[in-house]
Amino acid sequence: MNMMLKYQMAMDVLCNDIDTLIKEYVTINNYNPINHIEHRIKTLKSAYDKLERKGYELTDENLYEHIRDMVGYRIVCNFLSEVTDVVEMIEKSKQLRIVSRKDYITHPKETGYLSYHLIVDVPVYLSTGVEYVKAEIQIRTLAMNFWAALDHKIQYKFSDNEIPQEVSEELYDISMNVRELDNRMLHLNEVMNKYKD
Ligand code: 0O2
Repeated sequence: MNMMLKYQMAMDVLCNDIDTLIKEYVTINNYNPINHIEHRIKTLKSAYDKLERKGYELTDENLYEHIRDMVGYRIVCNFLSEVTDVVEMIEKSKQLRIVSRKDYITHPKETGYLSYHLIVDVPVYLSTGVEYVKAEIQIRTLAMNFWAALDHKIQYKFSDNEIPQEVSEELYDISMNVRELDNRMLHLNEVMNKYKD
């Protein structure tokens, strides 16, 4: 079967499953932990560029094996505590199998990148049986998303050239401000909740 079609089917299953999990969460907790959701299927060009960067031969097998974010799903929360809530929500899914996780919030990348990543196996139901397709779920706060979007733009601007040190140092420094901002917002939210109670 056409590979891109399979990724699209996996995306449909993922969107549906997460939508159901959110509805259930909101019903039980009377509160929505999500600001917004973004998703995309990586283009073949971008996937082959990544394979090349990783030093693999450009084959469909390597793409299937080594590019785990063809199906990319991003959940953006308001507060830091909600990132944990959303991870726990996904862990409860009966459909998605968590394959691995990376906590770039506790351990930021050397660039300053902050986010929580889950790689999941998504079941795709075909007439020949069930096939599992890998997807990457990124969970982060609005502030982390703001940083990552601008960082992405800057990386794109420099494309093949290395980012100048003063730019990368400033980006790292700003990301530490993002951490502080998230902690202050979280604290403020806790204070607000106290007043509500
Ligand atoms: P795009 O354009 O978003 O698709 P792995 O095989 O898991 O070791 P991988 O896939 O590079 O290697 O894993 P990693 O480092 O967890 O990064 C996966 C994705 O996280 C990236 O996908 C980005 O979306 C995001 N990301 C990671 N580091 C950074 C960073 O420093 N800045 C920004 N803005 N985003 C980052 P792609 O395919 O690289 O990019």
